[in-house]
Amino acid sequence: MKTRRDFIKISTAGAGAAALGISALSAKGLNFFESKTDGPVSNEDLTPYPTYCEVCFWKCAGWTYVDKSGKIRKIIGNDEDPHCSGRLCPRGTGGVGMYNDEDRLKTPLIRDTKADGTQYYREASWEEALDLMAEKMDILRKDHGPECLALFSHGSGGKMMTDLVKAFGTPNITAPSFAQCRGPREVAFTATFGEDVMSPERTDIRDAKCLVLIGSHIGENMHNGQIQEMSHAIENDATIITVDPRLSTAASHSKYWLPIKPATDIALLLAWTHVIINEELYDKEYVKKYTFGFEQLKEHVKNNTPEWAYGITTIEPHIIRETAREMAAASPRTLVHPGRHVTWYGDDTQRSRAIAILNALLGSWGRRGGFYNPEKVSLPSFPHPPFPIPKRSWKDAYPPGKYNLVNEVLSTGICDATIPNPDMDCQLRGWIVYGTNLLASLPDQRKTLEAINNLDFLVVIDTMPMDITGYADIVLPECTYLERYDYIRTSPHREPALALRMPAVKPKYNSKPNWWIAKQLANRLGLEEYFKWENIEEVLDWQLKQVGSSLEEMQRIGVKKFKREYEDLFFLEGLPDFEFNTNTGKIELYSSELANEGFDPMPKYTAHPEPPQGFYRLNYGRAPMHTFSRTSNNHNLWDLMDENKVWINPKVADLWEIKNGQYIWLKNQDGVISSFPIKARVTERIRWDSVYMVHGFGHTDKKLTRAYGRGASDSEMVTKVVLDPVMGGTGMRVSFVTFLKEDPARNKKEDKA
Ligand SMILES: Nc1nc2c(c(=O)[nH]1)N[C@H]1C(S)=C(S)[C@@H](COP(=O)(O)OP(=O)(O)OC[C@H]3O[C@@H](n4cnc5c(=O)[nH]c(N)nc54)[C@H](O)[C@@H]3O)O[C@H]1N2
Ligand SMILES: Nc1nc2c(c(=O)[nH]1)N[C@H]1C(S)=C(S)[C@@H](COP(=O)(O)OP(=O)(O)OC[C@H]3O[C@@H](n4cnc5c(=O)[nH]c(N)nc54)[C@H](O)[C@@H]3O)O[C@H]1N2
Ligand code: SF4
Ligand SMILES: [Mo]
Repeated sequence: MKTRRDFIKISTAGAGAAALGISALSAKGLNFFESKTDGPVSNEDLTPYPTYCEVCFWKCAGWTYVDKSGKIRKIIGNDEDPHCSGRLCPRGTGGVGMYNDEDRLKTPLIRDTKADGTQYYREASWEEALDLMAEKMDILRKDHGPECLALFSHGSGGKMMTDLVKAFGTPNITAPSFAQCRGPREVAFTATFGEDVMSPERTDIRDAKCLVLIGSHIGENMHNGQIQEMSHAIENDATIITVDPRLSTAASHSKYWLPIKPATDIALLLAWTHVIINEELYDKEYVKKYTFGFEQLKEHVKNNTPEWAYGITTIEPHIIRETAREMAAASPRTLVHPGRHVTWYGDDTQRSRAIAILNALLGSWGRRGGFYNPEKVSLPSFPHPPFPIPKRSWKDAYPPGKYNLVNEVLSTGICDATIPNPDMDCQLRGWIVYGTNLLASLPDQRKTLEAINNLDFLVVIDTMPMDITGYADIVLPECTYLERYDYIRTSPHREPALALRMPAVKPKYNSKPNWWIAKQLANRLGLEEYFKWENIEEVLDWQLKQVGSSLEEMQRIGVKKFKREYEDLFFLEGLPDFEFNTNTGKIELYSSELANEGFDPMPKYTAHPEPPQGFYRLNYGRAPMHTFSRTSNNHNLWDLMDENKVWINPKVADLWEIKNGQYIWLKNQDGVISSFPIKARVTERIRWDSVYMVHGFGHTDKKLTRAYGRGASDSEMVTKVVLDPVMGGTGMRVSFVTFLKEDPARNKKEDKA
């Protein structure tokens, strides 16, 4: 697409060297990230530096070992860490590939135009790039108000940028991890239990006797602690029930695999609810004491029999009954997992509500083997003046009252508030994008690009020349997590713990850490009083001293555990009196809050459109060795998996005469053709009505010397979304694809001839 902001392919040298570099590494075996040429080295010759991983959002704490020459030799887990119990996943171990990547952004870049009109990036000093960025922010503040700035931020480093833009005066701070990920779940669980699920999830998987996974593909979804706990549960003979149209890794370890017809889960959940109520399998005392709306729910599901659900889900009635009884037999140690990436079909808050309700009937919230009550260490912020109170926000782009139940900012809402609209009070005009590759993570790329083209400026802070970087006016190269301090990790868990990330090595090239960037900008914008410290060590040390630790101690131990303040890990064990943070003070089976907002107070099943003839529903998910689009160029992980494949059922493959391993192109319902071909994986492990691919491949920037053109991008194919009316999440499993066996580019040329 031709846009006002032409996509600029960031030029680089050294591609040949990159190719050689890969072959020097062994992909397999224990030390797969270590250079063979360096030879083995004993721990005595290495210095460990504490860190927490940034390859995904589980943030496992570990140690980076550096040899005497200053080379990183390995990264291992910290035994004290509740997130990882001493073991990192392959991605975390291979995280050093982010540091070593020769394709990294190396110096600030500024968009410029040549005499012939072509746009290009010129290398700039930090001084010049930051002056220009501050100047643009200042003009925006004076001409339109600070609220016209938005920050997209994902990952731990974004917190410093968050401080900066809050001091600047904007509330528009967002990440794709809400409206494209866990948002519906948080809204649904809050409506039901008065509290959300959080990250890491408060799920007591390790003690569960029955674990129900609804599309949660733990094992491919590699969130470390969950996998370890699931293995523990399996060793203890827990019953695993997996509902997935695909035989996922989790499904292959399950007693029951329910290969559900995609988009019909609510029908299954209602039928389970029906069986559990009608056969009186629910936890009667718990339900009586804690819940509100049981009689309404009973009436609501009275016709949702397994026979009714069979016609919708294709799951046989006796299997529905049997699995419901398994769940009840293990109750309250039955965990119906709430999932994480739950923005599927647009009725996701209601599906998550149905999951929450089932957990409530089984009495698992607040009980061992269900959901625990997490605690975190509250680390005070370094003293600063109060942030200004913004006068406007992204919500002004919508009619009053819309998305009342949402307490985070919608990333797609920021796009809506950036595209001019006559009724809107606050049009956003400047974006700072920190650590999120919006072209890969937001659906409907056309809309994202339309928003970008209405901006006065776009600044991208990244470590790599990713798809979003090419649209920036200013590109700021951040150093990787192995080269910097960040704020202390304080995430909640069974036991509260703190984890430190400190640099193991100096920043490569001309890259800088986020805290330095934020402070430099604050100085230029007259916001110095919010950053009244010399360096981040001072901030961390001050914060740690408030809770009886210090930077020096954390540098030695990396992770510090604290005693829980309250002995209430399982707070409903023994059925004590308890008031929930809902309108009724009860667990709301009937949601008064949803009813007040005009939504269905109890979930209903509605049918979703089916793929047209010759098209298949596009499903996507994770691979154990990659994280989204961020790792596909990491040479350690690329060695393990260098492209994605499209899973196709053999019946469909036969029909199309597609062979296993054959490269094909995908074309979606809107005529969008994948930029690159993708290999077919013909397998019985997927239903005939859908296809599946791993997210994060098919990069279009040649600068990514390994990832460019490898596999296809699901993001490119997701041009259609169904918005969740409750919370604005983008249902992204509503696109359909068909297959092209010939190179479409060649076809186009032939058409022209
Ligand atoms: N089509 C499709 N869309 C999806 C998903 C999907 O499966 N399919 N998944 C959804 C989900 S669940 C989520 S949570 C989101 C994730 O969305 P994102 O967080 O946007 O995920 P990534 O694509 O990994 O983009 C991360 C970006 O951060 C950069 N980065 C990595 N480390 C650092 C660092 O230390 N500093 C800085 N400044 N930058 C860094 C990477 O180079 C990359 O550009 O995407 C959502 N969108
Ligand atoms: N290795 C690795 N692990 C990760 C990540 C990563 O990038 N890499 N990202 C992390 C993040 S932020 C998130 S949010 C999670 C996401 O991981 P999860 O929350 O576990 O999964 P989803 O992406 O929602 O779901 C993928 C599964 O849903 C199935 N599915 C598709 N349609 C349907 C349907 O209609 N019904 C049912 N029941 N199932 C369906 C697919 O076949 C697939 O197995 O993973 C996390 N873990
Ligand atoms: S699960 Fe793996 S990638 Fe994610 S933080 Fe832990 S070690 Fe890193
Ligand atoms: Mo996510």
